[in-house]
Amino acid sequence: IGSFIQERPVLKNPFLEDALLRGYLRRHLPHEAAFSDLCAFGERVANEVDEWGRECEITPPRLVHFDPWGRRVDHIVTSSAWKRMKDLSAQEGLVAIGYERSFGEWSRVYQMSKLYIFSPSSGLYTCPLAMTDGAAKVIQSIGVSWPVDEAYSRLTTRQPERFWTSGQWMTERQGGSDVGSGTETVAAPQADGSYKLHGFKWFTSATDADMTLTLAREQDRSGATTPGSRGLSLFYAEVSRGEDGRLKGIEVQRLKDKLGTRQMPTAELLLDGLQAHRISEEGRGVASIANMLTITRIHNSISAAAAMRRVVQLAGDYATRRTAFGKLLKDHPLHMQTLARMEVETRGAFLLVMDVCRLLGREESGVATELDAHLLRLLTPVVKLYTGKQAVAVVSEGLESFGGQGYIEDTGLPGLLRDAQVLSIWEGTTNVLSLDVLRCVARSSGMVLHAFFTHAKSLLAGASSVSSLSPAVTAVDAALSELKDFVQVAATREPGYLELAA
Ligand code: MFK
Ligand code: FAD
Repeated sequence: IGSFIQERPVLKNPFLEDALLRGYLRRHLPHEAAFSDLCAFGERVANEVDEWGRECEITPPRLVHFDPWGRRVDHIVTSSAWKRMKDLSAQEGLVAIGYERSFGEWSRVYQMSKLYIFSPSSGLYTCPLAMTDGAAKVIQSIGVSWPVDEAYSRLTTRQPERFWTSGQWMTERQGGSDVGSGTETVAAPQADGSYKLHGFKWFTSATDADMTLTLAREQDRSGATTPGSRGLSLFYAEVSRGEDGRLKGIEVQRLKDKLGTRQMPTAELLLDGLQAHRISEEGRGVASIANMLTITRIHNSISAAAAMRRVVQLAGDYATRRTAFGKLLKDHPLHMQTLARMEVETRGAFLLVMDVCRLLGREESGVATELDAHLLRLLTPVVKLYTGKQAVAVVSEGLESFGGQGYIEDTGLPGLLRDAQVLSIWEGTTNVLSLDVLRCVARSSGMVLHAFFTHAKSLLAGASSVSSLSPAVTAVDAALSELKDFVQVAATREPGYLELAA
């Protein structure tokens, strides 16, 4: 068979390898402490954590319904690497950083930079972290008091033995996008002020979580509920086991057999009297969980940009090791053009998502202007829907740049593509997020669009010497002058006018 063995692509420190990330941080967050932490973490990711991520992929979770003596246990068995990811996440402050706010308005940028270098090696542990961050955000926004104060401190701790992750149980069989109509789960009030939940959650990810936020319809004394979105409230529940070893109030129906995200358990859950506490006002469930959606959609966008960056880094490295037609791939202009196109997509995605993280940090630090707030609302669905699609295209192209090896399972490359495919589906599909854009345009009487074009104008002004941008400047000026009339008209109309106009 000959003696030739192809050198493999090597994962190097993803922080040191990423000139754009370092340049962005040097400009906005020039703190030695942040740089040295990111550098050390990047080293750990390349030399230690990436192996764990691989172990999560090849040792997927499994469900043990019964113990050897026939007792129902519903035990989700996960790999030791998956458990190590939980401890690492606490130690590295992957959620905590966003709440400690050591770097003020730049804390979210710092946190997301860490997640960005972690994500493709994390064995999808970024999924529970996204939901954990989202749950902490919801609790913070409604007030950190009983019954969720202990949970908040556990979600945001750096101590591995105290750290909790959260689920986000929204989707039911009838409605994942349309949870308002599709949610059948009911909440029966108890004498002590708590509730018992009865229903069936069709998709619940990282189901080994310690707690969850979920939606249900509160029953009145006669057992009746209010239909639609206005009947939904937000509930907090802990996932625990009784002395008999059984999950309290939950049965795990089965684990999903998925295209990707196989490292992580995604289960169907029967809620059979799960004890819960209502944490939103009655009927304000969707509006209250919207804070969680904002956070998880930003995490999703970070994962998308990170997947692109990882495949571009590996493809670039491989191009220095693989020879075809007498020269290295890096010396073939056509191959390099392909990599350059992937690089441009990746840079665009990175800058857009980091800008949204910047806005989130400003809002949370109380320094956001009205324009910032409008931009954050508008750009969150936009960046999620756009990067979700981009990731599939770029990662697919990236696989091709390894030739046949890109299709070979134990290179670890196919998993990147499988995991990218979900990014446009969960946390709101592309069309549902497009409608969310229209929703926020309508609710703000067009002000979010005005903010967007004002922001675009200021960005373009900073690059006024670039002559190829002058058509964009003209277009933005035209949009702003049209919007002026539009916003004035919309402000005088009934709510819903813009939805009809759109
Ligand atoms: C690796 C990293 C990845 C992350 C991990 C992912 C793990 C997987 C987890 C999941 O997939 S969890 C399930 C995620 N599910 C979704 O994202 C649901 C998608 N569907 C939507 O987003 C629908 O648009 C929505 C359910 C919100 C529609 O519900 P409604 O009730 O028909 O909406 P409506 O009546 O327009 O709005 C109700 C309220 O919510 C309004 O507030 P007000 O009553 O105060 O006016 C809206 O303004 C507010 N709202 C809705 N969307 C919002 C929002 N507020 C802020 N931001 C939003 N995006
Ligand atoms: P549907 O809502 O039935 O959508 C089907 C199609 O119709 C989509 O293309 C959608 O874009 C389109 N569509 C729907 N409404 C409109 C409209 N008004 N206009 C135009 N097009 C429309 N959910 C959770 O709650 N928690 C979890 O932890 C979780 N984990 C998941 C893990 C995985 C691996 C996957 C794949 C899903 C997970 N989900 C989870 C579910 C996920 O959030 C939903 O699948 C998603 O929101 C879509 O809902 P649906 O499946 O009901 O699709």
